Amino acid sequence: MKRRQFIRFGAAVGALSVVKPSQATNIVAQSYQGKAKGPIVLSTWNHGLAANEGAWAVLQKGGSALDAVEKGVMVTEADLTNRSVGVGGRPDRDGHVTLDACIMSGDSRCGSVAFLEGIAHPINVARAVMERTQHVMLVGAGARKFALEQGFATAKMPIDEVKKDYEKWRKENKDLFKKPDINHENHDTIGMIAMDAQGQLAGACTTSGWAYKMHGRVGDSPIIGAGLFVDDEVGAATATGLGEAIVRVAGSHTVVELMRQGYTPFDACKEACMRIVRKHKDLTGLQCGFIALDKEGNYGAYSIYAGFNFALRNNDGEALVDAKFDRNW
Ligand code: SD4
Repeated sequence: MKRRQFIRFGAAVGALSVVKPSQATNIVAQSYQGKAKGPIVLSTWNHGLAANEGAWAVLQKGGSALDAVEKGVMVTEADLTNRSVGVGGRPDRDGHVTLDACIMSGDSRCGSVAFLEGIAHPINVARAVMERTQHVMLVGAGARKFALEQGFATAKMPIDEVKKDYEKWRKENKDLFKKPDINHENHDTIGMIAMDAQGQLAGACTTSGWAYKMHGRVGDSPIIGAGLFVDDEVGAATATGLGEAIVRVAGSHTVVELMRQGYTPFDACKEACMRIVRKHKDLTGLQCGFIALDKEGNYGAYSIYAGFNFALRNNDGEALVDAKFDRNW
């Protein structure tokens, strides 16, 4: 990792202390919520640091939150070492890498693609659905046809290394109706939310989804209101984790609506997690996490289990922050 200055974002603005990258993952206390001035971008997991850099290049020049989140998550989509986003993603049970992505701006414009194969940057296609069609969501072969017509680049997936892993998995998992193994390690979708210098909000979410899922499965990430929701009147939220559980509670919309009712971003993320906990009898492997940002620049995050973190970038610097959680693995 490059030498960077990591700033500790405390609950109190002004109480910032610099920590070294090696210490960054130890930032727990108080940092899961706070307030940051000016343009700000938050994204899920530690790959969010690189993605935030991509977004920040847009925001610091006065660019829009919408351009920033698109550019930001493209960094992760292009990262061949990432096994659950974009070109390096793992396939479904039948060996197909199927991609889900959505984008939303605070004025309620949104676009989404799901079950999309062989396109390098699904987030670009989602934005094109938003801006160049009358629709919100395209899926499967139709989404691919649209992407090709619009001139978006193709990519071969799965990449060789991922294919090898898949073939091994197939040998060891003859029963294809077996519930795929799920844990916090095979989940690391990127969800990103940002506010630009003009105070406008936007978000993007992109994933190859649950590794070795059933062919045709779509998770929360491309579903507006589940994996992502943004409203300039209130704030923005995005989700990561077991998509089925997030969809059941319309997770990101729930977080935003809770903030509309006066919850802080942290409390809203926590309540959405608790709602998932209350609705599920079996919590085995049921990791879900949310990050949220309100229109004043307050942010927060929460996850059901330990292990979730998010990356934060604003004019004061960048940080990788451990989310607060309800239970240990
Ligand atoms: C899904 N929510 O497809 C995505 C996966 C994920 O961290 O978030 N991984 O269910």
